[in-house]
Amino acid sequence: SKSTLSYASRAKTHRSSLVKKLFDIAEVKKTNVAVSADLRNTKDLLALADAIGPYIAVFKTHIDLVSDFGEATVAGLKSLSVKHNFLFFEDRKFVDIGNTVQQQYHGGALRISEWAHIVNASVLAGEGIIEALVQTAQGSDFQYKDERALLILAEMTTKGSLATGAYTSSAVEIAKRHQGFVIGFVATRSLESVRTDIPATEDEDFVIFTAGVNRSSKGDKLGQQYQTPKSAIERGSDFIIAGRGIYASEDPVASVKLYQEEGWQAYLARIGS
Ligand code: 5IU
Repeated sequence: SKSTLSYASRAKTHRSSLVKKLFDIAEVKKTNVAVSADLRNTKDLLALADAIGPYIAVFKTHIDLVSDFGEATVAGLKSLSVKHNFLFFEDRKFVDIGNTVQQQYHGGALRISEWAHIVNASVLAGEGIIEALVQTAQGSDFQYKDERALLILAEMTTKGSLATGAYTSSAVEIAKRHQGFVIGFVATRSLESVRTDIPATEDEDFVIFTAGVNRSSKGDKLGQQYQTPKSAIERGSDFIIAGRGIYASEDPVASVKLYQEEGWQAYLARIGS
């Protein structure tokens, strides 16, 4: 795998212009933190993005949690992503039939394709869901070509997750067939095996995002399981996703800086510099 190479060197050879941008952001800002901003109104969401924007590479949303979602949400988020240089990842976890996910992605109440650089999908319904999303994102009337990407859910962090073994291997196989729009995975516990499945050929360089990252907690009462930023990066993760560990802490700015520092040091150690 390419996990021992720097973001800068991977940016040089990567086929996806969005991944190049993502790696550039990581290098320029010295951060591999993706904050999971699971907030419930536009004001709080924008305030968090503005406060921690300088320290993150990616701002991950569950936009359907935002009770007053509208034009002001989208406009506010877009201007903050320019101001602070980060990308949006809408954690929508598409899982339906192709015809439905195309409409959930493009248009609808949330207009996800208009603002989310990265989205994710489960392959529970089979490869067709990925083909459907590729078709929309590469359609001739799609305005954001080359600025949009998809992560496949290879694993989940929750206790008893069924996304393991053959399911995870199939997710990797499907991703290999759709490189370009598919840029990588959300993966967690057996990152090593996901990495092993991915040959380090010149044109294959998947990006791995890891949820369930928290510096001070082992989990929650609903089955969430955490590891530290250091452990995730050591195991091959490229971007660490942290939610409550940052936004629910007493001082989110102080907190995000700790995640940034720990994640970046672990990355430097991994690439041997
Ligand atoms: N998330 C997970 N685990 C997963 C996937 C996504 O926790 O396997 I895929 C999301 C859910 C939540 C965030 O939005 O990442 C984690 O939030 P906390 O850091 O607050 O647990």
